[in-house]
Amino acid sequence: KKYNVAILGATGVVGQEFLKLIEERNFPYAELKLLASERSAGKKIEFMGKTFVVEEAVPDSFNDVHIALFAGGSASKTFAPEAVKRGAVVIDNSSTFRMDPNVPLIVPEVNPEAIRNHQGIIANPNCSTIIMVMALKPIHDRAKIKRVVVSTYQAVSGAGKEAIDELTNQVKSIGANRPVTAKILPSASLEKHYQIAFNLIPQIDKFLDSGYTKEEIKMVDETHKILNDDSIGITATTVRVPVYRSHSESVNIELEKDLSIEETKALLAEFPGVVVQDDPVQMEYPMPLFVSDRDEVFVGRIRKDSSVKYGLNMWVVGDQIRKGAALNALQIAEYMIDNNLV
Ligand code: 11C
Repeated sequence: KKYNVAILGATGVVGQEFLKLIEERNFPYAELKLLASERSAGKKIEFMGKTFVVEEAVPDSFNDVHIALFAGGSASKTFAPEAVKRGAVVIDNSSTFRMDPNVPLIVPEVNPEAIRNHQGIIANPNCSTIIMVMALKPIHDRAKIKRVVVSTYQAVSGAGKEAIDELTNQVKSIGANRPVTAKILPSASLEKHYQIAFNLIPQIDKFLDSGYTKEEIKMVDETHKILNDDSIGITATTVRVPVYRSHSESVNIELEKDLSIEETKALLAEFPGVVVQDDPVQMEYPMPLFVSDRDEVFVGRIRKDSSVKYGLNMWVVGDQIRKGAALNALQIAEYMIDNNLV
């Protein structure tokens, strides 16, 4: 069986990755509709030997669509209910519906069973959350995690195409001794911007009154929902780094029970979608440059944290455009197809 698929936000970084993965995974589509805002409407995209013209998204764009893949952003709020009304299943990469109790928040390797409760919309978690929970899940199931302290090193592509261009242009300017301009990071919508080239910015998204950023709170709330366990203490510091692609995370965990390093490695290695890359003798550990364009989440630097009774440290790296966004969403769609849920 084949499905009519629409991609909302087809011209952005995640939208383009959807196309790449649909081809790579031989996703069973019948009709494919590429949708975007008015600004991108009319653009031509070559895909699998055909020319597609990007259409402006309107509510009726979702007539006869079985699966609607939403790349993210504010358009989701308007169009998700419209698509559902017209009978589509929406897999939404924006943060709009993630914490809605009627919307499953899914990482297929971690909590696929929750998909069955959907009412038309299924939310794709934030990229940093997806990458972290892939490494937490097998450990939590075996030794129950009490507390997580995570610091992220997030690539500029998480903030979209303009942020990628900004890093390139800044590096070029510095190389040519020209003045550096910053207009996008930490976030285009904010009033102040900082250079990312040869710098780090400890702010991703807006600040909340608590002093945390929204990105940091997403990692806390979404992890609780996906692991279906609010008892885990989680605290996050999220940082933008001058890397093009793939987010890295330093994850410190406190457990209820002892778990040896060997067992931790075995649990992670057996977990689908995780690769253990950890050999200090050979200087083997995950790095964003080499994890980019890979489907799996890579874990290394696994070691005991002896400052607490049962503690572990690990270094987790994942391509946040793939597993952190487009791939995870497509895996949700594939799971639904395989289980007759579409
Ligand atoms: C970043 N994690 O790297 C963000 C982008 O809630 O889907 C994704 C925001 C989200 O900037």
